[in-house]
Amino acid sequence: MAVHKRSCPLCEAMCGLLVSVEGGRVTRIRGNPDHVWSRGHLCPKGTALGDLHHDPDRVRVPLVRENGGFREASWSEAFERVASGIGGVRRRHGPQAVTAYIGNPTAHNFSLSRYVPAFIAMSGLPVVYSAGTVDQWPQNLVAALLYGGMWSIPTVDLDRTTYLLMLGANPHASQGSLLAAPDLTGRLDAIRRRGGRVVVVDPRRTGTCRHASEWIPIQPGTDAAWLLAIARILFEEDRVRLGHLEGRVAGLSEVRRRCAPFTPERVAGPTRIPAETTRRIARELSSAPAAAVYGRIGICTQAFGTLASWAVEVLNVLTGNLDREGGRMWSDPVAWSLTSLPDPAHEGGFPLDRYRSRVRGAPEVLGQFPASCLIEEIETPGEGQVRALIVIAGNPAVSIPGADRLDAALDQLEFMVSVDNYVNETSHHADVILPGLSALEQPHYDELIWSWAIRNAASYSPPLFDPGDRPAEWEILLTLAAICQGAKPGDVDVAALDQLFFAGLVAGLCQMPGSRIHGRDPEEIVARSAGRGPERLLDLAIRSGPHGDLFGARPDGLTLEELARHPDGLDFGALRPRLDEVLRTPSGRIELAPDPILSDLPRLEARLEESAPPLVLVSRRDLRSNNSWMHNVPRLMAGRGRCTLLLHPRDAERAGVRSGERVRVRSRAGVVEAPVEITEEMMPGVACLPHGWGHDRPGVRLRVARQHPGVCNNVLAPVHLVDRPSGNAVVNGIPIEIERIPPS
Ligand SMILES: Nc1nc2c(c(=O)[nH]1)N[C@H]1C(S)=C(S)[C@@H](COP(=O)(O)OP(=O)(O)OC[C@H]3O[C@@H](n4cnc5c(=O)[nH]c(N)nc54)[C@H](O)[C@@H]3O)O[C@H]1N2
Ligand SMILES: Nc1nc2c(c(=O)[nH]1)N[C@H]1C(S)=C(S)[C@@H](COP(=O)(O)OP(=O)(O)OC[C@H]3O[C@@H](n4cnc5c(=O)[nH]c(N)nc54)[C@H](O)[C@@H]3O)O[C@H]1N2
Ligand code: SF4
Ligand SMILES: [Mo]
Repeated sequence: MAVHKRSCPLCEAMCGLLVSVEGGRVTRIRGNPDHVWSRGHLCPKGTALGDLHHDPDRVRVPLVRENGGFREASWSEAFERVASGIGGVRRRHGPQAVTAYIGNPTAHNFSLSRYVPAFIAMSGLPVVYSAGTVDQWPQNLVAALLYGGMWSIPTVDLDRTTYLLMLGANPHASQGSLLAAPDLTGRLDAIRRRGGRVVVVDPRRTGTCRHASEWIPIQPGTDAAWLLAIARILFEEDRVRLGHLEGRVAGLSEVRRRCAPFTPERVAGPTRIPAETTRRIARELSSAPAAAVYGRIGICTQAFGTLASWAVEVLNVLTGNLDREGGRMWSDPVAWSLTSLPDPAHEGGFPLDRYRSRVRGAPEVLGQFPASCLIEEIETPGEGQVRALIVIAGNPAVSIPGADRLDAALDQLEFMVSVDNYVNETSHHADVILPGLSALEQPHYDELIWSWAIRNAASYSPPLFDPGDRPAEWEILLTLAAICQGAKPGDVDVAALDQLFFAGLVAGLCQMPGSRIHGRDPEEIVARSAGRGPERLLDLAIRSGPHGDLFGARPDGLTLEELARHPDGLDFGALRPRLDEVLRTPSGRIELAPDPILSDLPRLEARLEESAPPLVLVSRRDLRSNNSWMHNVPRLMAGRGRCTLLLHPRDAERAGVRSGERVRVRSRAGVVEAPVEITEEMMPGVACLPHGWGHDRPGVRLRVARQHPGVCNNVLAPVHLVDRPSGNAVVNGIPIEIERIPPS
């Protein structure tokens, strides 16, 4: 038996694992107690990496559509099919008839995180859609406008804070998001043990609340109003202390003026948070030695996602807690991420609404339309109609609003290809499925996630199983990019394209003021770089990073080769202030009051005058799921069904329904049926369904998941409902009605 050390790629906790292998099979997975970053932490998903690798339903060879089903094909045949499919659509309808949807595993996969950007740049596709607009787009927009970088989202200095105000996040299940920290709930306990406080604001008393000092229930979609009331109190009670940010913030008086209408008394009704609680939290927050306000998906995927995300940053600035120990800080990754490179196109800021979507007229935001636009762009005839779709590691037929409509629309496409490891709700519509490698067949180093790590550390994992001659996903993507440009698959020279991408990046870095290899000879850097693909990029990012060897200029500095000699990882210490390095706004100051955000305030004020619907729906995650795609692992599916509608006893009584009975859940977008679980963990007037379910559609080849199909909550999310400034989907706070289904 051999025990391999590697990092888990499944979530932001990036746990170090001990993987036992016997006779080519994974027999056991434990946390690695010696790992410098995670110290033995792991969750049930991490123990399932072997099950994913050995899953008989996992696709290992390309599949091509034939007679309504799939048959296995060689890679060259599969790429030929893609070339004739995409080429045909381009010839018949023009380049704008081809588009792509990029899914969440892109952020976690060794190849994809580095080569999806290359694919987008090299394919020449005019528009791509992504899971980003069903997720964190408001935070991208806020970071772009306030700090000058769409990925310059600060993390939480969790181990040194004394006060954490957390909204719309449930790390008990998610293990942290845009906040990378192993054993996050243990770290919340530690805050309380050191005499600090953790306050959770959520319509549901989640598992995280067991690790908090206090739970404050809030009416979904009203966080922005509540946070602005806190800001107002800070101004009114003379509690604004910019501290070290003094002189670096623009727009302060504008913020003061614009939060004036949000008195704690006025927001008390809509938020359902008493004014005295709001006042107390404002005072606690401003008097804590080091505090952090942090919000995640619950404040993004809601009607006021941008305003709420903005108000979070406003409070961190007003209390002087941005870029300060124990507050919100920017990590300084050992290997920088492609997303952190300054984009010369944005030196003058981020212009918005540069073009609009064809059917809905949705403005682009940071280069994207709302993911749900894809549905109508496929459905609606006319010049520019989408006829070919490339899906990369995404399952939009489950994960975007109007999932059922997309499910139907995908059949209208003339051609579709999925880069995916499963025949699932989305990929079963494809003409060709190109499978990636399993997590254990490829190296791993998180490209993006270290940007939100609570310490500056690093951990590299070599591949554990040999993939044989199957291509890695970066090779698949470069081939697809060339095919999109009209290349014949047989003529595609992946190594040459990779060289082009790499050399271009190196040349850019050598010219970029602020880069650690600024002024160096690009040819020398390329010549000194070994390997290819994502490893070579990783080596470049490490060597030109804060601890790197700078290609000889700092001889005892770090390289990938050196990092690989430390299978328990390397730790470079706690976070340090970085505002000067990160801030890239044209004014050189934190732009606290950008127009595109403030112009949405009248809509929020109007919301204060509306009464809440009797019952609204929110989403949830649970520890043993990973969005839509880990329900095929038997060990994660044991126990009772998890796709239930959580209801407060009062709402259950009103509907005349008992626990375990089934209800019809209806919104203006659609209807689903689900069993009810009655629980006081919901606040009255709010119901909750998990996201990522609904595996019983015809064509889905997930034997285990099909036995526990659940229902897709995005059938209930109205397609056109978006947060206005960012275009992000609204999947929380949806008005619903429920009706008991009599047992038959
Ligand atoms: N109602 C509601 N909707 C939501 C959310 C919610 O909370 N509520 N959450 C939103 C959020 S935060 C997100 S991120 C999105 C997710 O939306 P998506 O990214 O569209 O969906 P996933 O379920 O993450 O699908 C991942 C797909 O990638 C495949 N896959 C897994 N690993 C790999 C790999 O290594 N390589 C390749 N090529 N494929 C792989 C899986 O088989 C699956 O098909 O959903 C969003 N939708
Ligand atoms: N086990 C597991 N881990 C995951 C995932 C998974 O599917 N399973 N998905 C990963 C992904 S892609 C992401 S983006 C992250 C997300 O990570 P988190 O943001 O921590 O996600 P959730 O666990 O969905 O927690 C969101 C919380 O928001 C609350 N909420 C809903 N509406 C509102 C509102 O209007 N206001 C407030 N204040 N709260 C509201 C919900 O009740 C819920 O408790 O998790 C990642 N980690
Ligand atoms: S917490 Fe995240 S990184 Fe750690 S084992 Fe679980 S899924 Fe993997
Ligand atoms: Mo996400």
